[in-house]
Amino acid sequence: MPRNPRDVKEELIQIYPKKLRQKRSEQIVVTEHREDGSVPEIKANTRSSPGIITQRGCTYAGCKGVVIGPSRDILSLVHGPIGCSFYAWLTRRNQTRPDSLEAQNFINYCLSTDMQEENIVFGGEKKLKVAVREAYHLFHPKAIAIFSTCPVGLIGDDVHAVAREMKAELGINVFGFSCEGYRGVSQSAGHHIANNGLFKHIIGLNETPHDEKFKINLLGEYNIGGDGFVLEDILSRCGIKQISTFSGNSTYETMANSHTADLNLVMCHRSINYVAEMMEKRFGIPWMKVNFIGADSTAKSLRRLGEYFEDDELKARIEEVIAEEMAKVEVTRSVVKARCQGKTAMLFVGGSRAHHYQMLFSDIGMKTIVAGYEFGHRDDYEGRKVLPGMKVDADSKNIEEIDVVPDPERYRPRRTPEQVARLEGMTEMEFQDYIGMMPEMDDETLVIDDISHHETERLLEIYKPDIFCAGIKEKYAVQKMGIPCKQLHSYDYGGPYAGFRGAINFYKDIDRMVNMKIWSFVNPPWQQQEQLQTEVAAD
Ligand code: CFM
Repeated sequence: MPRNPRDVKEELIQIYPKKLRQKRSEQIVVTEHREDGSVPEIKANTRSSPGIITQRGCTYAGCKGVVIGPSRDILSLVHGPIGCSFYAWLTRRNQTRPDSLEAQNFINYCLSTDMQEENIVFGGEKKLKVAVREAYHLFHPKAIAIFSTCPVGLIGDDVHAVAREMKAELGINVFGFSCEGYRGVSQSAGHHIANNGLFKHIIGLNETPHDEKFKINLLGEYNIGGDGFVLEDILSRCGIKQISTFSGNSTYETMANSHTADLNLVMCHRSINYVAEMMEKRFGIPWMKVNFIGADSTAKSLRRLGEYFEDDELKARIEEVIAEEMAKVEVTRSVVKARCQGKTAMLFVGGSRAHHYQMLFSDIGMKTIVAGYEFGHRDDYEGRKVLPGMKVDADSKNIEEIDVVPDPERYRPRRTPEQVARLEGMTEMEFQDYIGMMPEMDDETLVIDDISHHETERLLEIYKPDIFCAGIKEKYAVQKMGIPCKQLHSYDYGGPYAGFRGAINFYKDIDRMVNMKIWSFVNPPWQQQEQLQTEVAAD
């Protein structure tokens, strides 16, 4: 019998002390679609409570690891102790493909100032300058990005002043990020800080013109497991010029040149919506939310692109690509769907995938029974329409909001007001909008923000889903309970999962996992213990 989600919610939080129980009860909601089109309010993007095990990462992770790191020829230099610098290296599966063997690619390097106690006491700026010079002489990059870890903010090193000095001395672009781990409540703050840096120090610096008819940027696509490669292939077959990607498989120059595009497509709203907004204000480039996760979603997103450019030849080419790819998708989908139909999934990832991957599961007849983000904001759950009513708390105020005005020479609206009105009249063609996770979920489904490990274990015991999707920190704890865990951050060793080809890969991988007999043989030690105790008691 399916349990009433309200009872499950009570059961998850009953162990907590009163204050925490109250807080968690606002962060766990049961979905419903109300008559006025709204969904219930969820508390999100607030501090994790001490004592609970959260899935979240830090602000430095969001800035360096997520947004800037995937770009291959910006030299990333971590100012901090060597432990933080472990994450300066490829801990995320963002792939890149330099044009030649000689082309600059620093993704495999890990550069750190390796702060010691002495630097904490007397300051680390001198050491940072030495490190920037050394990095420059070793690699001759076009740009060096400096990332601050927690101690840097605590001792007050001014990375921005150092960056300015080094920029003048070396004649290359050097910029710093105040992305200390504690700067925000999660990695989400790091995304915002990185977006601000991209906008202030890179975007708009390269004026190379392009004569192609359909020019776009793809924002919030980080080429995990090669997703970005699949999308580049689809877009180029449709005849669309991708000026830049933020930031999977990207270079400094492509991002500097991104203001020459005529449309920004936003894949991951959470991590990059700030750049999309700022580019619209300064350069007049509209942005549109897309989703290339799931075969049907990919087709829908491509068609919207055709509508935006209002070009019949483009639309015809898009239809050809969709038809060709869908034929292949259907072959696998029908087989896998027959084997997976009716099975259940839970998704707890980041600030975007816990929504997008629900489409891939529904493609093969699987149902998402509980989902949540690690660090999404209310708009990622409820849709951007709630933004005007959202309170800005002290933690968010901590992060700079750049005041953007139209560029006196380069602001150029890409569509006339009439065109925008016509497009917005079409279904699902809104600009500057994201509908969020909850409106696309069934009623009476549990949505949980910043899930704790205790809640994870209880949910698994209560619902026994066929698959649980999360990250490496959760994976083996979940699997010891006899439930397969798919990593939706790194894709385990698999992928790509984006676009049509990616969907086929995903269907096959999920089929293998949920239909594998081995899970029914897992008998964890504590269950054996219980069994033993019962047997002893019976004697
Ligand atoms: Fe965006 Fe991402 Fe995600 Fe994200 Fe991330 Fe990631 Fe993620 Mo891991 S940018 S919010 S900070 S889609 S690294 S590629 S998988 S938590 S859901």
